[in-house]
Order: sequence, then C-alpha cells, then structure tokens
Amino acid sequence: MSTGTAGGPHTGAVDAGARDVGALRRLAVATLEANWERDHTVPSRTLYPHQWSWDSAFIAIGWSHARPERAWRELTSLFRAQWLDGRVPHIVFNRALPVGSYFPGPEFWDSGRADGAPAAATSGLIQPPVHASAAWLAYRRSPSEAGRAALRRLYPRLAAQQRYLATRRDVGGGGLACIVHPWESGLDNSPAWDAPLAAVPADAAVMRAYRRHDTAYADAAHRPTDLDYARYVALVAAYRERRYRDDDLAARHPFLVECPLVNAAMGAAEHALARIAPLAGADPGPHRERAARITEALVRRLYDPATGTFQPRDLRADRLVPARTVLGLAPLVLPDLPARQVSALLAEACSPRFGLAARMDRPLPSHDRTAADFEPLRYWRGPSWMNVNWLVRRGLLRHGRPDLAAGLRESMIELVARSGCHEYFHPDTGAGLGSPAFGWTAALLLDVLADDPPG
Ligand code: 2M8
Repeated sequence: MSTGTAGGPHTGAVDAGARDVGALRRLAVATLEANWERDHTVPSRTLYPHQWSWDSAFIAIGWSHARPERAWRELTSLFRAQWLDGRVPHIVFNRALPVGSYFPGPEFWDSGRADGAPAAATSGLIQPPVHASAAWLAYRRSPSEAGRAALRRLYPRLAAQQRYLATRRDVGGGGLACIVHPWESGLDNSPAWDAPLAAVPADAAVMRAYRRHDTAYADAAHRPTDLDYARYVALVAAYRERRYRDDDLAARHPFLVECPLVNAAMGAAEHALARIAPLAGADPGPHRERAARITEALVRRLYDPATGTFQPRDLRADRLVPARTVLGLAPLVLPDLPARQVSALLAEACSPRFGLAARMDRPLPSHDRTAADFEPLRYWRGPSWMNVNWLVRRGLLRHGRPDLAAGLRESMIELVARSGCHEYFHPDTGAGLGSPAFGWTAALLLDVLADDPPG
C-alpha cells in the first residue's frame, strides 16, 4: 500500500513489549509539530493538507497537553473562517498550496460566491460540533489568562455555531440538526449512509472529469469507490448551486439525515457552553435548557427500542437507517442521557458487534463486526479510529464505568504503541492504515496518556 509519509522518525511505532510512555508522548508531539502550519495543524501532510474542522478541535485538545498557546491559535484560526450564518466550514483551504493538493479543492467549492462566506476559501459543509467541548477541555487542562481571553472571544462564535445548527439545519422540525452530505458526519464512508446515498442519482463515469487526490496517497481499496465519489460530488454541486443556502433544503436537497453523532456533539456542546458562559459573563441557564431539549429530541427521534441503539433518521425516506454502526454509541457523551438508553448502549457496545470489555486487546471498530458489509480495511466501514474511541471512553467515564473506560484506554494506547500515529487501524490486527502521521491520533493519544477525569 502506498500511504505516503510526512517523513522523519516520528512516523515510527514504539516497541509495544516495553511500552515507554515518554517515548509515546514524544512520538505524538513530534507528529503534531510536523503537521503544524503557521496557525493550524493539518490532519496529514499528504492526504489532508488543509485545515479540517473537527480535526482542529481534537488537535487543540492535544496541544493543550504540549503547547497550550497552540490550542487557542488552532481554534481561533478555524473560527476566523466562520460564515456569517454561524456555520463553521469543514475545510479551510490554505491558498499557498498548489492547485490539485486536495480534491475537491477551493475552486470546486467556490465559497466566494455565497452570501456571508468569509474571506478565506472554505467548503460549505459542517462537521460534528465538538469544538465547544474541546475548548472547555483545553482550558481546564491548562488554565491561563491567555486561555481565558481566547475562550471569551470564542464564546459568541461557539454559540453562533450552535444557533446555526439548531435553526437552519432543523429541517425535520423536531429539534435536531440534519446533515446534507456524508462528509458532514465525519464518518464519511460509514455504511449508515448507504441507504440514503443510494437515492442520490449519480454515475461513476463523471469522476473521469476529475482527479481524485486520495487514491494517490492511500490504497484505493481502502477508500470510497468512484460511485461514492460521484454521489459526494453531486451533493456538493446541488448545495453549491443554491450557494449553500439552507432555506429550501426540504424542497430540493436529495440527502437529509439526522446523525446521532452530530446531534450528540451538539448536546454536549451546550453542556460545555454552560461551563464557558460564566467566564464570558454570560448566563449558563439557556445552554442547560437547550442541552436538555437536544437529549430529549435525540431519544425521541433517533433511539430505536427494538435494536437498543441510536440510528440515523433519513428525512427523505422518513425512517431510521437500519445499519448499526458505532455512530449509535455517540449519545453516551451526553451526561443527561436517561438510564434506560445508557444501559442499552452499554449492552450494544459490549455485544459481539463492538466487543467492549474491561480487558480488551482491540478498540471499538467503526462498524458492527457481525454485519455482512463489515470491511476491516475500508475507511469508516470497519477500521478503528482514535477519535470515536476517545468519545465513547469519555461517555463511559461520565456514566460511571471506569472499568470499561480503562479497557478502552489500554487498547487505544496499545494500538499506537504497536503501529504509530496512523489515521486508522485494522480492527483485528491493529495494523496502521491511511496516513501514517495523523493529527488527531497523536492529539488524543496525548489526552488518554494524561488520563484526566471527565469534566
Ligand atoms: C476524512 O474526510 C475527508 C473529507 O472531509 C476526505 O475523505 O477527504 C474523514 O475521515 C473526516 O472525518 C476527517 O475530518 C477528514 C480529515 O482528517 O478526512
């Protein structure tokens, strides 16, 4: 497999037999340093050389353990590209890079023609709003006057991000935000999107007109197919044609789905904003109320008592998507998730589908291991990812399961100790896949090594 490399010794794994926490920390910090670019950290020098939204949030948590001022620069640069309507774009392009450094690049998105777009070239999509939670964690990890000032400046922007999602994206009218593209979920290629995506008309042959960048740096057999990409491109084109306006999504847009992870992140963000608000001289009360409403809406609209897990709601087909993916476990991050759903999700996580245990030798996969369409090598269709495991681990700590959280932590550290800071990992062997020097893997490793209590 040709994965490309950022070069340097930091891409190497640490001998797992004699695990050396200092060496692991150095590996993680060196990976972040190598990916640092002026005011942000790229997820990967080769595959993803621009700034990505939820990557920056996870990476800021990592920086708070190593160079806290960078955590604030990371989040500040991302929010500088926030749109007037409050949306935080999923990619902020670095214009200094040559054309063709990533597909689809800034010329394809053409954000400059949209009302309220920032001066920077960006995409028009969102990603899971994990930023308020990340900002709070970064501050709590490393409180300082500079951090407090950055948090105060970020607060109105974080609140605007929530408002955008809660209003313009509540297409279903039930109190949840919908996504208009699988890329908005962050779990781009998850089997959760197969059914709603199948309804999007597209022809793989359109990809002959474009040059994919991903398959030059990662094994094509691990990436989405050309037909998937044709659909991704068709969805962006449909949204771009309306200049990324949300007012007529229900009437025209072919992909409208309520995602459990995006909405769980949105609820957790309100809890974090309730903690941040007093530092910014604001009232935490409305955040707590909104958090409670989001949790209630999630349970009402996305929890399926028959399966005991959360599933995305396809608004076009008006039904829950049948695939049981790791997305369903994301609501564990909500501190106010009712006990019934907490125990159902624990049962789901500990089932052979995901294999969570107090002693486990491999972290959670991204998809149900027992499903016919489980693919251990194709991204988001089976492999293990640090960020999803990190989110579930935080949920386990929140809901009083330090035993299970410890099992997950061990398996996450072991993964990087054996294989290095890869983008994702084979869910059985732990072999590193995708980019070998990946930002959020390094960042979240630093966080689990520090083992702070949830807050
Ligand atoms: C992947 O997504 C991008 C599109 O946004 C891609 O495949 O080109 C996903 O894993 C996403 O969650 C992540 O934010 C991004 C950058 O790491 O890569």
